[in-house]
Amino acid sequence: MDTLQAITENLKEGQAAKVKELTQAALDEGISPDDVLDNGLIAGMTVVGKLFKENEVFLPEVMMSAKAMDAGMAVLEPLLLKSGKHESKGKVALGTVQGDVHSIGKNLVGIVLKGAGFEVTDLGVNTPTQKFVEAAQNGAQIIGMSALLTTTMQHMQPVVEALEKAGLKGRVKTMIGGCIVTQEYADSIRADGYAPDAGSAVDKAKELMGLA
Ligand code: B1M
Repeated sequence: MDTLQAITENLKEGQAAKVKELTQAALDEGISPDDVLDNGLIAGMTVVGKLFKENEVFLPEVMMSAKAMDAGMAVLEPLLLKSGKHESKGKVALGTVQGDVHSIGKNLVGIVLKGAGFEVTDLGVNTPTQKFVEAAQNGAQIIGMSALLTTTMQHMQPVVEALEKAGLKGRVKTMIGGCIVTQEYADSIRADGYAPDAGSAVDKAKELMGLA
């Protein structure tokens, strides 16, 4: 088994210390941080998601895997941030919407945006509409919303509407993402942008700032 496969396997097993150690080992072998992220950590979490859906694993195991993912991400984060330029490309406030506690994807998007030179404010998880609006009033140029549940994606539209009501739409752009969200959904709620993954989120944020 190679190191990336070992990361996937240990993430599946929720072995945080081992995932951390193997993430460092993969980097020491010369594997790029992007490769470790995509083909080690995210690959592992994708398997966990599939097993969870099929009732092969349950919430406690998924939580252990999420902790293991965080342990690996902590090793990768400084390297993913390194490519960031000093001049700010724009201010982004990112949060997981109300009722939703999934943080991993949002955190990853935040790391990669920072790495690309954006100033990122993390609004956390279970973020009420008003908190997004306050972030926009306090200078955020992009409001980023993440949702992973079909029951919580409905909290994105009230944010778009509250920004419109506060006269901020136009100056402030909205970007949405999460595994259940689509471009069609973004269009239907008048969000300015949608990104399917963290890399595309950077391209979309640049486009929204008029930099692409
Ligand atoms: Co949850 N969960 N979960 N879970 N969980 C999913 C999302 C699910 C698809 C699993 C499944 O059934 N296959 C399912 C949702 C089904 C649906 O609604 N259609 C589900 C469910 C049902 C639930 C609970 C309701 C389970 C229960 O209690 N019975 C519960 C809800 C809790 C709540 O939020 N109120 C729950 C709880 C949890 C844990 C707490 C155990 C844990 C989260 C821990 C944490 O985040 N700290 C968890 C996890 C880990 C998952 C899975 C397995 C993995 C999610 C993840 O981190 N993926 C997930 C299954 C899956 O996704 N395959 C599942 C890795 C991450 C890198 O990807 O988050 O998609 P992702 O982010 C990507 C893109 O989506 C995108 O970029 C990211 C990086 O590439 N992206 C953006 C995300 N946000 C973006 C924002 C952007 C742009 C791009 O712009 C702003």
